[in-house]
Amino acid sequence: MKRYDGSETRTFHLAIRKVSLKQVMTPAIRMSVLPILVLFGVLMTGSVQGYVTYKNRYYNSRTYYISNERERFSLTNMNIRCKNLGGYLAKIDSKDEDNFLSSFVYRAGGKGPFFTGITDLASEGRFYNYHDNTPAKYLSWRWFQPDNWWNEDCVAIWIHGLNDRKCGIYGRYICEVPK
Ligand SMILES: [Ca+2]
Ligand SMILES: [Ca+2]
Repeated sequence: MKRYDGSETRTFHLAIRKVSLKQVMTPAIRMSVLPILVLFGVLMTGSVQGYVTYKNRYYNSRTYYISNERERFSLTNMNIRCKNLGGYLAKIDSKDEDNFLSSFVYRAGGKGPFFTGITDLASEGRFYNYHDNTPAKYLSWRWFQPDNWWNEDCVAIWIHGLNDRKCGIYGRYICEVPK
């Protein structure tokens, strides 16, 4: 009696595979799959893992990245992460940039706060950009902010304006890359 060694089954599966591939990948389908793959590739090159990315052509062609995960915020650590992307923790230099960033964080969705690189850590009430120590140019504070409530020294984008928050709380951060 012939012992079954499974070879027949393997051949059978291979044959099915060949036929089904041939049937599925007709030239017509290949022609329609290719553009989809190309399009997907283009979209993927525009995103960076871990961030919501937005290129703002209207504001000096800068690219902004909002981190996806809420983490304990640290000016030093998050600025290093931004440096690795080729930039720094976001500055806000004008009303235009402020409007843009506010709408960007809403579009990014999810929970904040959304930290910038603006801080008064070195001297209470004197707000400056962490990465280059220049004075903060444009500060659209929310009503009754900044209040330095229990010693808040890091600035986050909030609904209808900026708010000073405690530096070590959980939040997301915005990187700005000048390209
Ligand atoms: Ca403060
Ligand atoms: Ca505050």
